[in-house]
Amino acid sequence: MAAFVLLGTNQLMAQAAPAAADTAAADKSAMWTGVAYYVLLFLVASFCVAILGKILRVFDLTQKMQGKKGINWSSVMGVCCAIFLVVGMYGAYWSLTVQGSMSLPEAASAHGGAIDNMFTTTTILTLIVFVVTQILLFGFAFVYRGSDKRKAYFLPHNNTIEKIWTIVPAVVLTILVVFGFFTWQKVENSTEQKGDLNIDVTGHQFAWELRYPGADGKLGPLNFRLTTPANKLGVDFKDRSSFDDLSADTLVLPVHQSVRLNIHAQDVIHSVYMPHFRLQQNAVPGLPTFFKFVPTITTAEMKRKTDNPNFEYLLYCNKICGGAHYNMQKVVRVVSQAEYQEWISKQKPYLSDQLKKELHLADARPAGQVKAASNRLALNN
Ligand SMILES: [Cu+2]
Repeated sequence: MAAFVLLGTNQLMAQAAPAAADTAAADKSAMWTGVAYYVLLFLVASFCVAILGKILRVFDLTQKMQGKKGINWSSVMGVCCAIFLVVGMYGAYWSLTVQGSMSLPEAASAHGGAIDNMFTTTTILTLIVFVVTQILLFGFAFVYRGSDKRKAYFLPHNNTIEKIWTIVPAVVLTILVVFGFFTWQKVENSTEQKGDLNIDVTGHQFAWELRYPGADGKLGPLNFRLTTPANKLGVDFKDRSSFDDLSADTLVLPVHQSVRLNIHAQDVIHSVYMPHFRLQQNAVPGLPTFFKFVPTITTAEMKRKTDNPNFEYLLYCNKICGGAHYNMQKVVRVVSQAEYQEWISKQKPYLSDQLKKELHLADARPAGQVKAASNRLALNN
């Protein structure tokens, strides 16, 4: 099983490598060396355990032949359980403190607090259950380990105990689920409202494309059949709201502004993941999805808060979508309204010169303006 998993992972890595023949061959031999190494390591470990078992067995038998008691396996198992409890609890504590402190900084979106509350509540509740049940489980195995001095009490069935351990978890889980359901409903409500800033986020292997609305505040519609090298997203220019759309390289968001992401995918399923904003939404080919949120902390503020001058928010892909999935990310920058206005005024139109040629557009002004201009000409004549 281990060899199988390793083989799979290695092959996945090999896919991402450049296609040059010699590199591929070298990768392949490296992959097999890797697999052989782990298979061998596994066999050696199994062999050592088997030898140790045999030695103990021989020792046990010689003790018995000499009329001695032999190894008390019940005590060995009991002590192993006690050691496991102490080491395991320390491991859990270490993980919680050391790795727990590597978790994300303060939520940078209006809804983020609600998600964090839910996460903290669930963690505290499960932590209590975890500590109590582990102590009971391994503690009992140690304290009441097999002994000649006492006899185990036979308890075939007890309705009261059954009721307690069915009803208590059911009630706690129901509370958690209902609490989660309402939070989810609030967070996932992405109905469009006046004043929302709609931004197109399109995933493809292996990058995100961004499109901002122009002065009209509206994004032109998409149609995948219209996709060409110059019209990467398949924007439909029959609709006049498409003409002033802008393409951008960085996801710049004005702080305290309601942002509505229009999420698309062009090949396989990707997933828009912005952990600092506690936001994740799948990007599904043929099915536009949306996520509405309000960023509350600017990048500059977060740099101060995290004491990290290089801090940047990031947009990741959270669906394993192929060989270069790991590198599918974009910088997200939260700025003041004034900074946003300045930035957006510098963005290039989606309708590039190349695309204008392709669409045989002599004049790329919105249809209305072109018409007005020709009308004026007609009047002058
Ligand atoms: Cu992806």
